[in-house]
Amino acid sequence: MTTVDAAAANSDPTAQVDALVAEVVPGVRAPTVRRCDVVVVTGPWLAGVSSMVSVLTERLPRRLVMEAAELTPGEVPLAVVFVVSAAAALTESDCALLDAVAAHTDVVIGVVSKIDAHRHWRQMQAVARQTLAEYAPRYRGVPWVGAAAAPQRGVPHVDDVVGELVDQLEGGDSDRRNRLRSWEFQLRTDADRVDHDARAHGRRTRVMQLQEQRDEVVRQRRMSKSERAIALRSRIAQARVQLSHFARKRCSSVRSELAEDAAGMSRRRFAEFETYVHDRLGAVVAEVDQGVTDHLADVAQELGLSIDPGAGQAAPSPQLDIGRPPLASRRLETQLMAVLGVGFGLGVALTLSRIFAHLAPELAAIGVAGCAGVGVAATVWVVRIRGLLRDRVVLDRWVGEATNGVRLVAQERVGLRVVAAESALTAELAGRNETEAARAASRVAALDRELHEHAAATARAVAVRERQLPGLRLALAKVRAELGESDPVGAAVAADE
Ligand SMILES: Nc1nc2c(ncn2[C@@H]2O[C@H](COP(=O)(O)OP(=O)(O)O)[C@@H](O)[C@H]2O)c(=O)[nH]1
Ligand SMILES: [Mg+2]
Repeated sequence: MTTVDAAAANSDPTAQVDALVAEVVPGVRAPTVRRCDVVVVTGPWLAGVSSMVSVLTERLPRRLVMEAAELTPGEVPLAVVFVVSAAAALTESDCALLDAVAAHTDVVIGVVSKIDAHRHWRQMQAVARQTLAEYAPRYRGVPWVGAAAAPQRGVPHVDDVVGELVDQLEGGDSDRRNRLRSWEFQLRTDADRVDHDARAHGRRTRVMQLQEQRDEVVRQRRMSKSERAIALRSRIAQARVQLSHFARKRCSSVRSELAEDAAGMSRRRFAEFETYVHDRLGAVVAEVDQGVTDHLADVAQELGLSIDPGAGQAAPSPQLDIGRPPLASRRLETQLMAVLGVGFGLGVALTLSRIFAHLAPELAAIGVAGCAGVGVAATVWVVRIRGLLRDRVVLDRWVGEATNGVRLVAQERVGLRVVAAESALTAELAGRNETEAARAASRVAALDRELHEHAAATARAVAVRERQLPGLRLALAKVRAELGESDPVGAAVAADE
């Protein structure tokens, strides 16, 4: 520092205060506000602020007087005139208003206005003084005066305000006090911020939220995986039971229908019946196949999967080989039947001829011929009926065997298709599980990243606090001591140092 600078510093109270703080804690951030040569008037709504501004402007032509709102951000006044009405008691929110305007200004003058209209203004002033002092210790020394800037009658009375302002601004060490106050505010704000950052209340809530989200993602993932596997297993088992029951039922109902048909079949329609049986059994197999397709599609949909419901049907329907009814191979039996039939016919013919011989001997020749004819007819009839009945039995047996075969085929088909569907669904489920696992993992990773960032930020903030807070507190204690205020926290820190 040159001699000229040193001299300037000695004479400039602001520089003196800055040097004082720098001496206690070098490198601490100085207040950046711009001190304007302005007196600011503030106060609650309708307290008489505007009236006070206009009167003071007249009475103090060498000073700029304005309302707080007219200052631009970053500008701070030389002095603050706090106007409260004698008509209303001072409230805490009014005090907060003053606090905002006078954060960097130590020169504060309390004014109770409208004293011309309120005779008990002194009581209101005492109350205002007490309320403000209780609001913050710094306001304990604020001088209070009464004024009437716009009285209903007579001339304005603001002499005490003007006198107090002149005293404070010209007589005292207002520049020094204002700078100290500015420092006090700045140091307090910085200390609070550094401490607040390190305590990180907001961050702690967020970290808790993140941890809860993370746990939830992991839990959901585990649950949905096992739940889906269990659901798939049980639905497939159900499908297997239901579908083979369906196949069995279809076959047995077709079998009883066909048996009924066979029982009333005439020999002429045998060939037709054979084709009919083929068609019916083919239709049953197709029906069962369709049932399986539909059922498996339902299962897939229920599980939220999308296998091709026709999967497994791609295998062509099995060729039904139910053979033909063994109607032809009956030579021996026919021979036997012919012999028996002939015997029976002969018996009938002989019996009839005996009867006719007794009844009308003269018609013996015709009787013999007739009896022979009846005997032959009886023989033919017996042989035919016996043949038809036997064929029906054969047909019925054939139908039974054919439906049995078809039942086995249908059941086997159900089994194969369910197995195929199960493996397709399981594969798809595994794929889906994998996709979900990947998604969950990336979500968890993102949460972990954020958690890590928070942890790092908290650690940084704690380090900043450890580095900066003692110095800030020390400087604050010094500034407060200069302002004549006690500072328990700062004093303790200062004692420790
Ligand atoms: N009787 C009386 N009325 C006043 C006085 N000062 C202001 N008023 C009245 O109080 C009301 C509000 O005044 P104003 O200066 O606009 O207050 P502001 O809202 O705080 O700016 C107006 O009706 C003024 O006439 C005063 O000293 N005596
Ligand atoms: Mg106004």
